[in-house]
Amino acid sequence: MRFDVLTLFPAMFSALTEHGVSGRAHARGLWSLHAWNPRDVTEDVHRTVDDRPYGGGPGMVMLPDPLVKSVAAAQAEREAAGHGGAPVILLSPTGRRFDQRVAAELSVSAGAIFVCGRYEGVDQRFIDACVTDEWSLGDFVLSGGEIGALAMMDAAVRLLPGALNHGESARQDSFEPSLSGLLDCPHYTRPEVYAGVSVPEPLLSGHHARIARWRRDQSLRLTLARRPDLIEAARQGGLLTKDDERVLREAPGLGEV
Ligand code: 9WO
Repeated sequence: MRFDVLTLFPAMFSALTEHGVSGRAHARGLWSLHAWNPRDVTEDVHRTVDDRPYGGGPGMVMLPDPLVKSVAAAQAEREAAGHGGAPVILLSPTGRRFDQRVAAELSVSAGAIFVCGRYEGVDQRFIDACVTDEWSLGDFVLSGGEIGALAMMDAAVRLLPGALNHGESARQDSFEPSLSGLLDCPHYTRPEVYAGVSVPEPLLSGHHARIARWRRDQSLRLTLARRPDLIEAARQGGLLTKDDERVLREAPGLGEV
């Protein structure tokens, strides 16, 4: 898998290539990252990548031409490397909401070209001409698209075959929200009593069925309290058993765990 990123701050991407699960997968050759700095394709003495907005107002807007040229360069290199036809993704609060389903689809693709805007935004003519998909992490504003691109790539890369070690991949099934449809249960490790608080008894019982039931109950109660929309979706998707429904009926009210 190959990712190309248009960014004024290429150093930010070492967060992914040099650390943790994504760093190890990168070292194993499971994915690669190629950064393109729009400043590098400018030809004026100031290497200008932004200008004042037509119509007035605060801040600056990214010029279309350095972005168009950078996308073209990335696409040409991808074609030559056999990774052509990738989507050109803009990270923006106006995009569709990114989720685990999109991450899973991205992880089985050849990759993507991410466009990371800065300043007040990007000239709309670049978006209309080059961008194929717009994704948002949520309803908030960042100072640039880089952290959004990092989040999307991290979510996809950890799903690549061979990215997780055996102990870690077991966890994937229970965590993957698109599979279970529920929030994760609480976790405990040593010591058995910490600050006077004991690990819940079922986890110490050694009975696999009891442990699984306790974890399922915790997930159901937490999901009902924090994300009742996910409970309704799981119900509609036929993912809840009679036992699950009983736990939900006996659970504390909305907002409580
Ligand atoms: C910012 C913005 C604010 C309100 C409505 C629409 C908007 N679009 C953008 C935008 O595209 N901004 C560019 C990228 C340039 C400024 C920094 N950018 C950005 C991306 N800020 N916040 C995001 C972002 C990305 C993904 N998920 C949440 C926010």
